[in-house]
Amino acid sequence: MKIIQDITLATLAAPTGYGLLPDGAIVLDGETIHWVGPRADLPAGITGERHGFDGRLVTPALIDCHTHLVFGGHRAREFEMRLEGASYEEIARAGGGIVSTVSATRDASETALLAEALTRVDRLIGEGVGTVEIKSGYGLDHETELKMLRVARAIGRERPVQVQTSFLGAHATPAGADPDIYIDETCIPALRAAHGEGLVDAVDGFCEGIAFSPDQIARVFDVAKTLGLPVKLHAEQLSHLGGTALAAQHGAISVDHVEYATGDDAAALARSGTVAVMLPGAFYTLHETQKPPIEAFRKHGVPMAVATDWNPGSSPLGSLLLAMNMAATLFGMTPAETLAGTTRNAARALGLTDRGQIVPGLRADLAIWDVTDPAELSYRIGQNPLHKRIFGGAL
Ligand code: DI6
Ligand code: FE
Repeated sequence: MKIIQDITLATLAAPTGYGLLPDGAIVLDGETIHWVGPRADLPAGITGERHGFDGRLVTPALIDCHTHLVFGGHRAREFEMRLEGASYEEIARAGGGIVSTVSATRDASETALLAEALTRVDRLIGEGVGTVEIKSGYGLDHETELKMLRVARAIGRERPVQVQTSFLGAHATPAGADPDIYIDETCIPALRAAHGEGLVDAVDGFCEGIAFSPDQIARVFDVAKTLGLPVKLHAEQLSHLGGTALAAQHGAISVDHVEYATGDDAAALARSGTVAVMLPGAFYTLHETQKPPIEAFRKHGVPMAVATDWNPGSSPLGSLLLAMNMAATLFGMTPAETLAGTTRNAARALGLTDRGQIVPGLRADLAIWDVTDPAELSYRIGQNPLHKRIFGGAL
C-alpha cells in the first residue's frame, strides 16, 4: 500500500462541487484507490510507504474526452484564409478543411503519424491527463480509418495513458463522392472491419450541413448498436439539425459542441443520461458567437464535460487546462463545473465508470497540483501548475 498525505483533496465524489477535503489522505493498493478520508481518520491497520505533498491540491487525473489528435499536416493557411474573411464552411465547401487533412493523413506513414501524435499526447500527460479519447475521421477510406485507430491504440502502449478510441468515419464525405454511397459502401464496412480488429471503443459522427444528416448518422448508429458499441455525436455545432435529439434517442454517451442545442434538447439529454461536451477551443477558433445553453443544461441536470477537440482545423488547442479556462470565461461554466467536466463527467462521456473521482475502488489516476484552491486550475491562462501525475498507482 502507498499512503498519499499532507494534501488537500478535491475528490469530485459528490454530484456537484469539488468534494473538498482539507488535510486528507489517500491509500493506494496497486492500481486502485483503497481508502480516502481525513488524515486523522486513517485506519490504524494500514501500513505502507508514506508520501507527503506539503498541502498541495490532489484531483483525479484529468480526462480529455474529445480529441482528433492523430492527423497529418497542419492547416495554418486555412487559419490565414479565415482571418482574410473566408468562413469555415466556405473553406470546407471549396475542398479545404477536413478534406485537406484527409490527404495529409492518407499520405503519412503509421510511424510518422504515431511520432507526431505522441508529442501531442505528451503535452496532455504533462498537464495531468490520464485518459484521452482519440477519433479516426481523417481517413475516409477503409485503410486510413483503420491506420488512424491502430496509431491511437499504439499510443496507449507507448505511453502511460489510457486511450479510448472512437470511429468517426462519418466525419466528412471524400472529395467527389456521394454522401449516401460513402456511408453505406465505405463508412459502415470500415466500421465493421475496425470493430473486428478490436480497434473501436465507441462510434461518433458529425451531424451538420457540411457533413451528414440525422438520417445518414442514424444508419451508422444502427450498425453500432448491432455491434454493441456505444455512440456519441458532434451535433448542433454550426446550426440546429436535430442531431442532439437523434443522439438522445439512441442513448448516446455524449453529444459534443451543442452550441445550437435548445431547451427541449437539454430535456431530452437529461432523460437519456447523455453528457453534453463543451468544446470552447472550436468556438474560439471559429469566432463563433452562439454559446451552448449552459443554463438549460443546469436546469435539466444534464452532466457537462469539457474537452480540447484537439484537431488541425477548428481547434488546434493542445491544452485541457486552457479549455477549462475558456469554458469558464467564454461559456460561463463555474470552475467546479469545468473540473467536473474534465474528471467525473468526462469519464461518463466515455462510458467509463472506473475513474474520474477519488473514491475507493476506482483507478488510482491522480493529479497533484502546485495550487491549493481548485478554482486556480480554471483561473490561470496558459500556465501549467502540475506537480506530479499518478497513473494506475505509479508515482
Ligand atoms: N467538428 C470539429 O470541430 C472537428 N470535427 C468536427 O466534426 C473539426 C475537424 C477539422 O476541421 O479538421
Ligand atoms: Fe471534434
